[in-house]
Amino acid sequence: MRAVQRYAVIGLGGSGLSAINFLVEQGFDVVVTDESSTPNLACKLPKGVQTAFGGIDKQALMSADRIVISPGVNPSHHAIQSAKKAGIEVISDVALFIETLKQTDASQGKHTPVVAITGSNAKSTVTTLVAEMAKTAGKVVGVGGNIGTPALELLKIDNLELAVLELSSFQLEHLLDLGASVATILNLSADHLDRHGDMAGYLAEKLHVFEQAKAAVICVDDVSLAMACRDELDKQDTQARIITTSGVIHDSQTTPKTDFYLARQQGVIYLCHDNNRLISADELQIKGSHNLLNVLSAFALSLAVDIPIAAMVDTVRDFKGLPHRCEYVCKIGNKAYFNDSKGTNIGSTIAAIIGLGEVYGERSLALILGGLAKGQDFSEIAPFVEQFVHSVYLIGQDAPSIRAGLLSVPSLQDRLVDAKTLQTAVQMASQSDATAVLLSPACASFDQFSGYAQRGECFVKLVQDLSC
Ligand code: UMA
Ligand code: ADP
Repeated sequence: MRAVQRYAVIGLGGSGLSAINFLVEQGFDVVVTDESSTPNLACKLPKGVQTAFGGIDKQALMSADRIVISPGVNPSHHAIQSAKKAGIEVISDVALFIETLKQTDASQGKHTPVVAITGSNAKSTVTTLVAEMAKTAGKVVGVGGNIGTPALELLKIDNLELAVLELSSFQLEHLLDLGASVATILNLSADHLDRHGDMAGYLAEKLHVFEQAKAAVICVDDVSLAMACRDELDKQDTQARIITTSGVIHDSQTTPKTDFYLARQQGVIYLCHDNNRLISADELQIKGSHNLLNVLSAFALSLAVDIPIAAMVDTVRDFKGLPHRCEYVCKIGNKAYFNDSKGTNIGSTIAAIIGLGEVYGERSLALILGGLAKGQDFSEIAPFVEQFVHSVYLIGQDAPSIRAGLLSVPSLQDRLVDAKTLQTAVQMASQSDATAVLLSPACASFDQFSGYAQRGECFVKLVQDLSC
């Protein structure tokens, strides 16, 4: 096999630029190609990089020994398929990071543990929690991947002692043996089906997280996901240590069967490990049953990389949650407002509806829903809407298909309002009889916003303007 001298990078976003900077520093020839004819980051390219913009350029790909593909780029593109057929290896920036980390570790006679976290929801929350726990324990931690900082940036951290990676299905699609110290698929619900075709295709990409893993955290509550994880680990034949979690609350009559679990004693819910109560749910600042499971997941992952239990517990006691995730905004009149703009798929929005529905009661919520639906089937959300939602305000491009999905429960007809824009939705929801207004769109935002953060900020501003 000839030595790699020339790389092609597809996509000049954050991860593409980070890969290019890394490769140029290593002395490789680099060409970058992008569908946009004017990628925003073109002005940041280092000297000497060739460009082919305005389409994914087949010639640029064919001229390379190896290709780094950005996560947002769909590999079914004909030019990428041709390059693959010609035997040119296509990898993600995360694969390049792992490969380099292993090489550096080998040359320095050390081992830097990697925590690899994927799932349809809760990735950023759990990734942040694990990283904070490690920091509390005094470790030098790097946090990267889908959470925002491209993985290769972690190589710049001096004396890195732990890498915590949030990995999307897109990033897992082009990995080389990951070999994580501990890996997990936190949960699985429909997302990115427009890219992966169906749930089987989506799960197949997620399962790559277990490649050569030394340990795995498995939540037993979703039986079919847990089984798929175990089957994949069996296939890997790495004798990975398995740590189990469950978000089911046990009372004195039932015996927990998982390593980490929830137990109710004298009316108080405790987060437990083996036979020890670690902390009560009341002491946590993040609320909702989904967040209790998130904390258990973070405990289990941290245990696998030897973070002391005391550091874990101190961290979760202080953790206030991340912005745009079921974040309380304010109360105006009798109505509370919540920004869950990061609720970008059905699974996360169901968690938000149940979480707030349990607090505010049946038919209590004004729900703002819509944007780009990514091929999801909205009939799945309809029973939860029927139980907890007073009125739904539909916004964005895919409002018609979302309406059609919700009408699998015909009685919802009278509760659906076509608001079209976020501004109209907030205005109308503020005048409704609901007790809480929840922006949890279950959709991507790119039809009307630059991303979930801008959508959430816009919501907060519109809500604040209501009180003026
Ligand atoms: N581009 C093409 N063709 C395409 C798609 C994109 O040429 O088909 C070009 C665009 O013109 C643009 C560049 O590629 O110039 C953008 O690349 P990108 O979409 O891969 O985005 P990055 O800026 O590199 O950000 C990526 C992740 N984006 C996606 O997966 C879509 C970021 O996750 C991640 O934080 C970042 O790498 C650092 O690792 C964001 C995301 O939306 C948050 N993730 C999805 C999610 O969470 O649901 C998976
Ligand atoms: P991700 O990085 O996977 O998108 P986040 O932590 O950013 O995950 O949360 C995304 C959305 O999922 C938010 O709306 C949040 O309230 C919701 N969420 C958090 N934990 C869970 C969970 N365990 N199950 C379902 N939804 C969740």
